[in-house]
Amino acid sequence: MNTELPSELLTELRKAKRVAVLTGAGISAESKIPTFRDAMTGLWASFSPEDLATPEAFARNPRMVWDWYAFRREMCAKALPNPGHLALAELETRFEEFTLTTQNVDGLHQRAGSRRVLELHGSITRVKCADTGRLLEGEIPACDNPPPRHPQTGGLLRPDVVWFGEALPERALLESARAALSCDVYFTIGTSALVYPAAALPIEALKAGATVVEINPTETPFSNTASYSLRGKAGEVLPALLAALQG
Ligand code: BV8
Repeated sequence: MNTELPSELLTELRKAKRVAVLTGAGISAESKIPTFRDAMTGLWASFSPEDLATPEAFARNPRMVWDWYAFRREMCAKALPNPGHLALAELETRFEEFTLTTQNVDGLHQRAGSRRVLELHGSITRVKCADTGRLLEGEIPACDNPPPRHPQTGGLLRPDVVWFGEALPERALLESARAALSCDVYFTIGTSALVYPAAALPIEALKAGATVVEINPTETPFSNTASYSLRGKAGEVLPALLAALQG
C-alpha cells in the first residue's frame, strides 16, 4: 500500500460514534469481479453494462440480458470476499453506529460477515417476476430457452437488480441518506462516483459536516472534494486502517 494513514484521520476515527460507508464495484475488484467500467471480458467484451443493465435491453432481448446476468451470477458465486470486505465486517463491530451501503449486487459483503448491508442496486443472487416484481423462492431454474418464467405468476424472470432508469429501493435509499446526514465519518470506497443517486451520498455527508474519506487507487470526480483521498486498494487500505485502530 503506498498510502500512509493520516494521523488526524485516525484520531477522528477513534473519537467517532457513527460511521457510514458506501462501496462500489472497486471493493470487489480484488475478488476478481470486473468493475463496472472495466471492459467486460470474453464474450461480453463488446457490450457496455449501461447498454445491458436497462429495462429496454431486457424487453428487446430478454435471453441476452438473462444470459449476461447468469454469467455474472456464476462469477460472483465463485468469487470470495477479499480483505477489504472482511475488514469492513470487522469495523462494523467497532462503532456505536455503522451503516454499510453498497452499489454492488454480488452479495460479497454479506458473505464476508457484514450483518447489515443496504443494497442500493439490488442483488444478482435474487430473481423476480418482470411483471409483478414477486421474488422467486428457492433455486433459480436453468432452462434451455431462458429466461425461465415465475412458477406462480407466469411472468418472465429477471434479476432483482436496479437497472438504469429504474427507481432505487426506497427503504435502502432512505436509510443510506439518513446515515450520510448523521455520521461523524463517511467512507466512499471503490466507486467512480458517477452513478446517481448513490454518488450524491458522500456529497451530502460532507455538506452535513462529516469527515469524508475516499479510498480508490485512481482519482475520481470526488477526489478533490473529499476530506481525505487515500490512493490505494480497498483490500490493503482497510486492513491497515483496522490494524491502526486496534494498535
Ligand atoms: C434513477 C445494478 C430515477 C445493475 C447499477 C438518463 C436517464 C435515466 C437516468 C439517468 C440519466 N442520466 C443520469 C441518470 C441517472 C442514472 C445514472 O446515474 N447514470 C449514470 C451512468 C450517469 N441513474 C439511474 O438510472 C438510477 N436510477 O436515477 O432512477 C427514477 C426515479 C424514480 C422513478 C423512476 C426512475 C439507477 C442506477 C443504478 C444502475 N444499476 N447496477 C447491475 O449491476 O447490472 S449501477 C452500476 O454502476 C453498479 O451498481 C456499480 O456499482 C455502479 C457504479 O459503478 P461503480 O461501483 O462506481 O463501479 P465503477 O466500475 O464505475 O468504478 C469502480 C471504481 O473502483 C473505480 O473508480 C476504480 O478506480 C475503483 N477500483 C478499482 N480497483 C479497486 C478500486 N477501488 C478500491 N480498491 C480496488 N482494488
